[in-house]
Amino acid sequence: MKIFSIIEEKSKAGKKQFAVLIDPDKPSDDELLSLINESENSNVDYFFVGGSLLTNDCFDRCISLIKKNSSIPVVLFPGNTLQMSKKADALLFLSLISGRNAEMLIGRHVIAAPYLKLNKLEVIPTGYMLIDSGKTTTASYMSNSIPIPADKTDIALCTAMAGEMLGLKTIYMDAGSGAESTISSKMIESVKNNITVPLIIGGGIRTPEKAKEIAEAGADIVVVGNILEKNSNLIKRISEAVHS
Ligand code: 1GP
Repeated sequence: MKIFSIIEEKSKAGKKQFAVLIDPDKPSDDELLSLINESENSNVDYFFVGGSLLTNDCFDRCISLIKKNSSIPVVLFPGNTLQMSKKADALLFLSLISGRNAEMLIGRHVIAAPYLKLNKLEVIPTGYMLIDSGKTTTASYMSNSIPIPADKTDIALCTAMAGEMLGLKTIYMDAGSGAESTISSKMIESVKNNITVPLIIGGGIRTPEKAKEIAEAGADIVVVGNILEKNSNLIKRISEAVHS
């Protein structure tokens, strides 16, 4: 079954999903294996793999290690066109609709398209929206784009609506990895009430309580990365909070 069909089916049924974000740069092989084992035992729905900037050559090895040790689907969350692999199950084809940088809206996609077609990777067209979190994140700096102000719910809402009208299949609102504050429940609720495609939320989620709050506000998929790198024991608690 295609990954997007699973996401869509679960979202329509109101089943909350939990994605563990792995930045291939960060964990050692041992840390990665413990993250994988913990995820396998914690009902994790997806691994998202990618980062805004990779400084090591670990991308391929990271995906191979996950595929060898886990049956959880691997969904690429690419920061750039170097982060593509046919070993993955699907790829979030991110168009940065919160920004006005043409390269991130369509330019990189033109470069990636032939590779994706040749390798028959499942592509999930995703409206990617950066939301301001109080400090410049790697994602907003590297994408050369201004995030949507945290209190401008109307801008977020209209951007997400336009993304859906353009045919994008999911909306991913992200405060950025390691964000000081998460996206507000008010903004999540407002967007969720006005779109029909699955809503993915991430950035700065560090506790089971916060993950639950984000899911209750309307996230169909809650994404957590940073905090799990050194605290893989949190995976089970956050997973239970999201799925409850
Ligand atoms: C960032 O949404 C993800 O792109 C996850 O953020 O690493 O802060 O959990 P964290």
